[in-house]
Amino acid sequence: MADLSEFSLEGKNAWVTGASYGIGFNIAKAFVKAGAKTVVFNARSKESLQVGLDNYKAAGITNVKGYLCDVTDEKGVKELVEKIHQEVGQIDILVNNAGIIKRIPMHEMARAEFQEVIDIDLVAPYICASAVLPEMMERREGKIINICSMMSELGRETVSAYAAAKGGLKMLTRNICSEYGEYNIQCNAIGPGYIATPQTAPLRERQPDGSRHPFDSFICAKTPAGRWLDPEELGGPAVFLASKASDAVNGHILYVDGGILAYIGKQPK
Ligand code: NAP
Ligand code: GCO
Repeated sequence: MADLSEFSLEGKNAWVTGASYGIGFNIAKAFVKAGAKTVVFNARSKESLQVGLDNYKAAGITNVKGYLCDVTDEKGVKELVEKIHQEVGQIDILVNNAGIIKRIPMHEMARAEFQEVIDIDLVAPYICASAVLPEMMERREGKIINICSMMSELGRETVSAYAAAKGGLKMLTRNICSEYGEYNIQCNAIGPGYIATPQTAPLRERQPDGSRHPFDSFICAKTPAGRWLDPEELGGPAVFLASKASDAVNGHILYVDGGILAYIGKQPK
């Protein structure tokens, strides 16, 4: 019988990037419930930072610190990590959550648009992980969790840059595992399925005639439970990968997709 205390994050500091709302916010909330000492989040705008601070306050979370930082800004990230070390302490857990998607047919996508997705969804996790690794290596302990996607395994129309980034993030996860496992640092990923957050809101919008968005119906047919997942449902898997309970798990992509990857899809009526 596993000792449940191994799932505790008691005394741990966690930095969840881009966690003002959505999946990151719910992961940070779950970390607090699991006993984290302090959760840190960053936002790339004052507006988003304030939204985050308001959301944590509304959730009754006081052991949280928010900072203004764009995860693609290498100098800014290094300065942020120094500031966290000074104001909060060691970073025990990093969650590379910040991410964007652009849904544009590839042949119509400008290079700058493609590059922006790659920079935020793939280069930034490298920047943030590289910034926290030296201190984790010194302490010979650390947890890095990258937020991958169904598009780490599957493609679909209009998301070429996103799929390329998330596919790359899967391999970056495995390479950090390979390169830093000897320092007792575990790097794993969560691959969420289709989660009801602002990022997927356009795919769930009611049509002008009041009918469901075709993609909404499509995803529910592709998910065994026949529903979109709630961002809160990522909290438990994230706590597991952030805790001692997963010390022997490394380089793993934990798909929290309700079974999408296992299912051919419901036959249309
Ligand atoms: P979301 O609602 O769009 O939230 C993304 C967050 O990342 C926002 O707070 C955003 O800040 C922040 N962000 C974006 N670029 C940033 C940057 N350069 N620097 C700092 N923060 C930045 O997305 P979500 O649905 O919660 O998704 C979170 C992560 O899960 C993403 O990596 C996404 O690819 C991944 N994911 C989502 C789903 C899903 O179905 N929702 C499924 C699989 C994977 P702003 O407010 O400034 O935009
Ligand atoms: C899309 C969606 C997906 C989800 C997620 C699936 O347009 O297909 O936005 O990409 O965000 O990544 O796991």
